[in-house]
Amino acid sequence: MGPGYTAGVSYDESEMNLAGDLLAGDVRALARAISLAEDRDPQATALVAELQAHTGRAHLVGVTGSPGGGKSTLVDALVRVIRERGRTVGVIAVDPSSPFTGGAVLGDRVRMSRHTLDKGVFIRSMGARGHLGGLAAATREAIHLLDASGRDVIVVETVGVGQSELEISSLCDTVVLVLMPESGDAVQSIKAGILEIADVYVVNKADLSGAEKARRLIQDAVAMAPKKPWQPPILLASAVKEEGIGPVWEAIESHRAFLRQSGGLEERRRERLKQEVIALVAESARDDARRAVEGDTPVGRLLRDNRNGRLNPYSLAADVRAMRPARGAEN
Ligand SMILES: Nc1nc2c(ncn2[C@@H]2O[C@H](COP(=O)(O)OP(=O)(O)O)[C@@H](O)[C@H]2O)c(=O)[nH]1
Ligand SMILES: [Mg+2]
Repeated sequence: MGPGYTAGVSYDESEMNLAGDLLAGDVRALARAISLAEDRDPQATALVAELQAHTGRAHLVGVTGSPGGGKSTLVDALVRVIRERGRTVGVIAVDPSSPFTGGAVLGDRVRMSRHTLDKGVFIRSMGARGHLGGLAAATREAIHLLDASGRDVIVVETVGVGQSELEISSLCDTVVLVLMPESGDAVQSIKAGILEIADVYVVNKADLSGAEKARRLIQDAVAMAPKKPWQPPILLASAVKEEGIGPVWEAIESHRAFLRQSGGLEERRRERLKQEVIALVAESARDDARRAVEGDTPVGRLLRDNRNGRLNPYSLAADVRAMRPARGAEN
């Protein structure tokens, strides 16, 4: 990343070795860096920019689906399988509905606690601290940080409903959709168009009745869609009983192999890069705009002094755009 982006941001004395420690795989440095990202500290952004050359190795796996479908439980079971295959893993559980609570959504931490002694597993929950855009940016940075720290696999768990800024298909190489055995969940997903983004379907809670029926519903819906070079498998699993988890991981790996062979991996990454550039520009524009309307600027003063509320937002926006504040400048 060019110096233009990081201008005005320097590391604190205490952050001097963060990049080096993180690259060496130090877990505390990783945790610290992700906290900075969550705080939307400019140092995290500068760090991620600096570490870009060390990213791009990890397999990014998104796990999405309705709340309560068993995503966290499935991820927990997958982590065990991934470790059995000798690979390291980082997990980010994104829950926009939960306010930030100091590093973890409690349920996730408790459930995944059996991995706490394993240095090959890093688990972090992230909640919405400010606006969704901040969470989306923090999630992207956390993925890059885990990648740079040398994790082989990065799993991102998100709730799959209408959070365009957290669009999992634009964050990950492989998207796993977790469905419940009630046919209502499958029907909802078909209607919402969520089925199309999945590379692997998992009908979870197959220990309950209705799983086979849900599988057929999805199969029929997939059969109606235009044929694609990758036929997404539809698997039954029970995350709590840890049944059918091995095949889920194998399907995820097959998809990755398919992407590599077909050139799809490059294509997804190119698309991801595009989306990320748009997001970065949009985020800095939003920060600049906020500084302009809240700071000691002509527009800011006009907004504060205005008594009758009759100002034109369009002309004010044009004024803000014309200001072009210097990158990294304080207000
Ligand atoms: N019967 C059954 N329950 C499950 C299974 N997987 C998860 N659950 C339960 O479903 C609930 C929600 O699970 P959770 O992993 O938190 O779902 P998430 O909201 O999608 O992350 C919990 O009570 C789990 O114990 C499963 O395979 N079978
Ligand atoms: Mg969960």
